[in-house]
Parts: sequence; C-alpha cells; structure tokens
Amino acid sequence: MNPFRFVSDVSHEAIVVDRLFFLLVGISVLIAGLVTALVVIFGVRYRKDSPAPRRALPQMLKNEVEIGWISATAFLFFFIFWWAAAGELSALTAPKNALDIHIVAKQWMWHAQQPNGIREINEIHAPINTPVRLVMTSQDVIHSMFLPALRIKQDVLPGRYTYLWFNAQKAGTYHLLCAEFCGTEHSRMTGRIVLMTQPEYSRWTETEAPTHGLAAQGETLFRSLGCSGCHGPNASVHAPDLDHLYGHRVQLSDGRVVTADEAYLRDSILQPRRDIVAGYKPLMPSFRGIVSEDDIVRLIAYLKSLSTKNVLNQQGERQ
Ligand code: HEC
Ligand SMILES: [Cu+2]
Repeated sequence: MNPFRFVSDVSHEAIVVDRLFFLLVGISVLIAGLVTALVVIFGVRYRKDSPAPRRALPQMLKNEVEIGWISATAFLFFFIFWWAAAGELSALTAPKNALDIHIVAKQWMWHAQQPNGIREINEIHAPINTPVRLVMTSQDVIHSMFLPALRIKQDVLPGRYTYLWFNAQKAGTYHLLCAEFCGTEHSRMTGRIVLMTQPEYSRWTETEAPTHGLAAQGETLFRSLGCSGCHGPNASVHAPDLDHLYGHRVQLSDGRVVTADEAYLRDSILQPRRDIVAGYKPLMPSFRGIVSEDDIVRLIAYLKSLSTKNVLNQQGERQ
C-alpha cells in the first residue's frame, strides 16, 4: 500500500488512465509555459518608455499556416477525445463472464458478499486476470466506491444498482475509499481490496467458505418468504416461471420489452406493480420493508443461479 504511487500498473485500464492523464498534464504544462514566457517577454520588451518599435497592425499569416495550425490542434483534440471515450466506454460494460461481487454500502461501512456466500466488511477479495464486476447498492445515503489503484470510481445509490468492473493484472493490497461525503464518519469509511492470484483466491474461498453459498441462502429465503408458494411448480396462483428469467427478455403487459437484469429483479421484488409481466395479474405483494438489501442480493443470486443452470442444461443437450 503505497499512497504516493504516481503510476499504477495494477490493471490495463489503470495504465491507460495514467497515460492519458500525463499526456494532458504535459500539453497543459507546455501551453501554460509558453503563455507565461510570452507574457514575461512582452512585458519587459514593451514596458513603458521602452525604445522597442511599436507594433504595426497585425499581419495575416499565410493561409497554409492557418489551415495547418487549425488542423493540427483539431486532430490532437479529437485524438484525446477518442482515446478517453474508448477507455470510458469499455469501463461501462463488464464482460458477460465477469465474477459478480455484491456490495452494500451503509453508514459507515462497506459490506461485500462473494458469489459463494462469504461475507466481508471493509474488505474485498478478488482474483486477478479475471474480469470482476461489483454490483453495488446503498442502504441509506449516496456513497461512492473509489479504488484509486485501479483508477476507478462509481457512485453507490440507495434504491438502485450501479456497477464497476475491473480486470486486475497485479496482486496486492490496495486502498478502498468512500468518495462521496456521507455523514460524520465518512472519512473512516475506508477499507482494502485484496487482489490475489487465482489459486490463492480459490484457496481463500475454500477456507472461508460458509456452508451455504449465496444462491443457496437465497433459495432458503425464497421458500421462507413464500415466493415458492406462487412461483413454485405446484403453485395454485398463476405466476411466471422464474427458471429462464435472468438475462432474458421479458414482455410486459404495457407492451414494453425489458431485459431481466439485477435492477429488474430488484424492482420485481420491491415494486411488483411497476412492471407487470404480460399475461399475468398483478397479484404479487411488495416485499419493500420486509427484505433487507442483503436478502435481495441473496434472492437475486438464487434467481441468477436458476438461469445459469438452465443455460448449462441447454448446452449439455446440444452437445
Ligand atoms: C402471491 C403470489 C406471489 C408471491 C408470494 C410472489 N410472487 Fe413474484 N410474481 C407473482 C405474479 C402473479 C407475477 C407476475 C405479475 C407481475 O409481474 O407482477 C410475479 C412476478 C415476479 C417476477 C417477475 C417475473 C418475470 O417473468 O419477469 C419476479 C422476479 C418475482 N415475481 C419474484 C418473486 C420473489 C423473489 C418472491 C418472494 C420474495 C415473489 N416473487 C413472491 C406472484 C407472486
Ligand atoms: Cu460513504
């Protein structure tokens, strides 16, 4: 943990961010230096009572010079724009096979849940050379997940999910900070991200593993909350089968078609009246105030496991 590192080599994206940053600093220093030098030179040369000849009316430069100058600067700025935009766009969408780690922020701590159910406080363990996606929400106010070594930051909001992903290439322990003022102890809302090689990470998950993974905990909730009473195979209520749901498209009764992502599943549980599936009655009760953010994470992990199981089965049949 060296807070005074100027250059990060923890991930490919961090390296790109640094190069861009130093390019911009370099250009700014050059231009600021040039302007300062000219101010000083002209100030001295044309001071009051200086014998230097007054300047005549400005002369037009040759067209070629004007066009060359304008295209060169325009090209430079489009290049910077393209470079920054390309980096930013790839930072937005995580690869499909990313490892999902769920984060719930609350005043004043970070609560992480690994796919296999391990719970961590103010600490995130993650493997390197693997795309890792943080699926984040807040239980109270707005927080912001800041991982300076990876050069990434994302606000964490109550009532919805935001995402952050990275593919680290260097193991180590790095800072994790809250970058949005969130109350008295905001400055103490810090932690560490521990990046490990894949064998180390598997060993860690094995030694720490609780008896029940996240999806299994979700399945237990699914039964104890009565979801299975409506969504199960022998239900008397006409409710959609949730097996094929995650990642697939859903036709809603008002004609919209949406993709069932984490946000959709969360909304289905907390505000079921908002998106009614086509062909069904709005019979599902809202679970707002009944399930905590952590429980929603578990339920979603369970629903996701139903859909991956299905994809595997389909592949198995095809082979
Ligand atoms: C009283 C019966 C009932 C209970 C209990 C119930 N649901 Fe539902 N659920 C429905 C019905 C009916 C729909 C379809 C209408 C709609 O979209 O609201 C639905 C829709 C959904 C959808 C969207 C399905 C799709 O195909 O897009 C999800 C996800 C869901 N329920 C999850 C849950 C979870 C998780 C629980 C337990 C916390 C639960 N449900 C409890 C009846 C129920
Ligand atoms: Cu915070």
